[in-house]
Formats: sequence, structure tokens, C-alpha cells
Amino acid sequence: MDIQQVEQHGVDGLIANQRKVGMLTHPEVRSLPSVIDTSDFHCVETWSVLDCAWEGVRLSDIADLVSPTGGARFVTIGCDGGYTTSLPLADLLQPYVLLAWGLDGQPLKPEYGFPLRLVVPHKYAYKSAKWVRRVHFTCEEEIGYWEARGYSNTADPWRQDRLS
Ligand SMILES: Nc1nc2c(c(=O)[nH]1)N[C@H]1C(S)=C(S)[C@@H](COP(=O)(O)O)O[C@H]1N2
Ligand SMILES: [Mo]
Repeated sequence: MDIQQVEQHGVDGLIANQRKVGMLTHPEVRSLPSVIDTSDFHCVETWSVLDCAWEGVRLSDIADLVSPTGGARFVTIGCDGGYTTSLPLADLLQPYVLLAWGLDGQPLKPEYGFPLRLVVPHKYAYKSAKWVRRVHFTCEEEIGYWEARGYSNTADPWRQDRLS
């Protein structure tokens, strides 16, 4: 993926509802139904933060709006600054996976990812991308920033899947 693609805003790729392309502005996401989900956060370098109350929109609600096509099996998340990560679509559709703007009853601090942060509690924290600008649906997985540098792509903290 080149920088120009990473810097592009919005939801795109293999989606049926092309009217929703570019929907990922903060006001638009804020107008969707929101939830609060409390989860633990596991960094691959062994620290964890317990009981984070994230507030935001379910990725599954965004997927419902844009209707991924049958060929869409992965999602690449692009961030301000060029950071990327990717996940199987099935992982992103879990109800506790959010695009969050709040944490513990406060707006998310900029250093923690405001205006939008992906929260994937069942994966190591490098999948929880900060400053999200782009949600890109793909047929083949595009390997993310840390995953390309030796961290596990499955990133399952329960199996301590740290390295690839
Ligand atoms: N955009 C972006 N998101 C990112 C990262 C990054 O470098 N850039 N680092 C990841 C890693 S490795 C970790 S451990 C967490 C750290 O989250 P925190 O700053 O909220 O503690 O953010 C993840 N999300
Ligand atoms: Mo990390």
C-alpha cells in the first residue's frame, strides 16, 4: 500500500454501498449509535491495562452500513502518520471491536488515538490502531506495520502469540 492510499480518508475497497465511501469523518461516525464496552488491553511487550471503558461505534455497524461484498475477507486500517494494521473481517465483526472516541467517560486523549481509535480487545495492542483515517476492505490480507517487522499476525494474547 503506498502512502497516498494510507493518507486517504474514509471507508473503501470491497464494499457494495459506494455511497458510503468517505464516511469516516468524526461527525459522521459520532452520529451512529454508540456503545460502551469494557475490556482489557494487552501490549505485546507484556504490559496490560485492565478495565478500559471504551466508547464508540461497533465496526460491525459500520460494516452493515457499507455492505462488504462476498469477496471481502480482510480489513486494512490506515492511520495518520502511515501506521497500518490488518485483521480478518470476521475478527472485526466481533461486538466488542469498536472505533472509539471515548475512554473511561472522557474524550480519548490525542496521544491515545483521538479522534478515532480502533479497539480490538482480543488481540495484542498493535492491532488497536490510533488516529484511524481509513477502513479498507480487501480480498487478500495486507500485512501491517508491526506485523511486517516480526510481530505475530494472529496476535492472540491468550496463546502469547507474540512473534511471527
Ligand atoms: N497509529 C498507531 N497506532 C498504534 C501504534 C502506533 O505506533 N501508531 N502502536 C500500537 C502499539 S504497539 C501499542 S502497544 C498501542 C499503545 O497504545 P497506547 O498509546 O494507548 O498505550 O498502540 C498501538 N496503536
Ligand atoms: Mo505495543
